Amino acid sequence: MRGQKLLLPVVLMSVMLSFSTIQTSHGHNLADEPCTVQILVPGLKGEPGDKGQKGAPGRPGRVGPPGQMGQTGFKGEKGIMGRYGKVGPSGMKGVKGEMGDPGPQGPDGEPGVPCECTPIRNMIGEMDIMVAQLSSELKFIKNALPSPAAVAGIKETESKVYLLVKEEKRYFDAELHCQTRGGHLAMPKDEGANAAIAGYITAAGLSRVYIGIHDLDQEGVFIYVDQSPMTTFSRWRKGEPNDAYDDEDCAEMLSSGEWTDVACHPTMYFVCEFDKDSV
Ligand SMILES: [Ca+2]
Ligand SMILES: [Ca+2]
Repeated sequence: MRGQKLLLPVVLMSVMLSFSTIQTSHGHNLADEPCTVQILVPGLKGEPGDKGQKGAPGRPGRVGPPGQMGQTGFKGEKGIMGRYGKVGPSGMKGVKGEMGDPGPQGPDGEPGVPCECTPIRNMIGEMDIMVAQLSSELKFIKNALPSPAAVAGIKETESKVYLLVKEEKRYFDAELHCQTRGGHLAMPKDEGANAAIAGYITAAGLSRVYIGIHDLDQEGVFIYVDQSPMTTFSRWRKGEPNDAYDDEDCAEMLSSGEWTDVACHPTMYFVCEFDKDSV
């Protein structure tokens, strides 16, 4: 190493000398030309300089390793209440309590589906009606008809009981007969009653009977035998009443249900009527 350091200055100095020889060979006078050759040779080591000023602070160093845990401090104050925790598991089943008061009545349910027993119910309903009818008829026979022989069967509507009496009587006698049994000659005041009486006549195989209608009080003005006026309903046959021979002041009903005015003295069968309330 030391040999290399000493070799470099010797080489430089030989080069400089060579360069000076080359310039002289170009014809210049060596005595007149100043020497431009500089010999670069390291000098001796100088005295140590004064101490420099303090430099600027360096950059922050790396983050050090975690320190050891410090000692436990004093206990802090009680904190505020936390939120509710999770719902716990269900407890054991409790003892059954006493029965409470009955609640209010609920709304009506939907109509049920008809079951197979509907026909039976209908049959029972019909039997109830039949029993009621039989009871009514039996009561009527016991109380209103002292002579069962006079009964030729009866006919009913909602409010009336009709009795066909197969005894030929004049109009006045027929009405009297009905009155003694608590009724009157039949007085059809609406289509339902008229149809019931007509059906009764037809079923008995008859063609005509006395009914409770006459114009005895005032000619041409027919009223019912109970003195009630004839209002909107009537079933006069076409051309009737005609007061034929000026002698027709009573009325009969044909099996068709139509009415005609007839004389009051001939005898014929008749139909009585009774209010159900009085039967
Ligand atoms: Ca008349
Ligand atoms: Ca007539």
